[in-house]
Amino acid sequence: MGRLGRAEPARYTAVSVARIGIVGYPNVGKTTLFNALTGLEAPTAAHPFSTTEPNMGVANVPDADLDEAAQVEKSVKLVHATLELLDLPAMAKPGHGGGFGAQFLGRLRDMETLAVVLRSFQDDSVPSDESGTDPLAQAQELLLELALADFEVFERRRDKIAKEATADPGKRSAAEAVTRATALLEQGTQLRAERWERDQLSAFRDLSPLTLKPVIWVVNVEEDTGEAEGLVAELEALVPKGDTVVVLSAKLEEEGALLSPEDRRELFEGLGLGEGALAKVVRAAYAAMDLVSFYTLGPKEAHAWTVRKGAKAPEAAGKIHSDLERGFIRAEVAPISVVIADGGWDDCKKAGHLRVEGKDYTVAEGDVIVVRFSV
Ligand SMILES: Nc1nc2c(ncn2[C@@H]2O[C@H](COP(=O)(O)OP(=O)(O)OP(=O)(O)O)[C@@H](O)[C@H]2O)c(=O)[nH]1
Ligand SMILES: [Mg+2]
Repeated sequence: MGRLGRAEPARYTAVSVARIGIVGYPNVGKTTLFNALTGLEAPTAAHPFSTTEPNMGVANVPDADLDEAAQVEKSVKLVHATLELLDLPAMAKPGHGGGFGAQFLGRLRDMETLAVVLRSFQDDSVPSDESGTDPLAQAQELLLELALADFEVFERRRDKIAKEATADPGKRSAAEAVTRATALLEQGTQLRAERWERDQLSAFRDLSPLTLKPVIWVVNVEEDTGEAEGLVAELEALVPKGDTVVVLSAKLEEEGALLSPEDRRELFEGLGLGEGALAKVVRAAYAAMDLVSFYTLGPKEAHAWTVRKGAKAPEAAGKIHSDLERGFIRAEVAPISVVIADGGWDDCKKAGHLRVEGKDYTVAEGDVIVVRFSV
């Protein structure tokens, strides 16, 4: 009991675990995408609703700078930043068993970002009755269903908070925000498509609205031949601004994930697909969640760490070890591109390219950091 009993303020370090939920209709390739991103081998099947319990895993954040810095430093160990992924059971289409169960919705609300898989591939051996193969139609239906799911909780809250606000003027602006949101949701509008003030957002917070979560739309094609470009434009016009659309073949990416990096590169470059599409998905998720990477480099280990944009140096230090946050004195900082160009940290230091930063320093994407501390 010891720790929790101490009179220390609760620290929500769990917030650093960014969770992406993979969702979509049955048989669209959700688990296949999950396998591709995690390198795991969760069972996939040609029948709908094959995933009944969520699969959990982590995706490495591809990072060419880190790879290069590790070479320059001759680091023995290389640790990429990771994102936590959840492959969720399929959503049922309206009229196909209908609506979302409470358990499914609860899981969805726990996610920070959604990766929605839309089926475009045609394959007679994989039935598509539960999804269709028109990504636009699926996106349209899903947008509506998500809005409806939010509408139901907002409507209940609206009635309650409206009553409370008549007695308590302090609740009036929250009541107005919830009322406006409810009306928008009723029309099928995604809440993230609107501008909200900070205090309005905090009036929504405990409702964990699904339509406020950033979405990455993944169009699963048989083979990415570039033909889907028109489709991407149409999808982008349909979904709220800020959502990302990525086209890929989950099956191909899944096969690629099982290969060595060299063989994978050969496979994708042979098909004109560059590095493959997974990096795009992960980067989009990173951007959607306002995450930045910073690094610690040395002969033992080259390590990428993740913090929220805006995090100060001591908070970043705390990711490495809580002692570094508690005893933080200052940080030596240089951009990883500079460290690489200088041929490593020591040479970067000799060249006078390090900066010394204090407690108020806001960590920038790509910072290499050495923390000076005393405990
Ligand atoms: N031809 C083809 N088949 C694919 C593709 N992506 C996935 N599949 C196949 O489609 C079937 C369903 O894939 P899953 O990844 O299990 O689909 P899911 O969305 O997780 O399905 P549920 O969990 O049942 O909802 C499997 O047999 C996959 O191998 C693709 O791009 N092309
Ligand atoms: Mg599945």
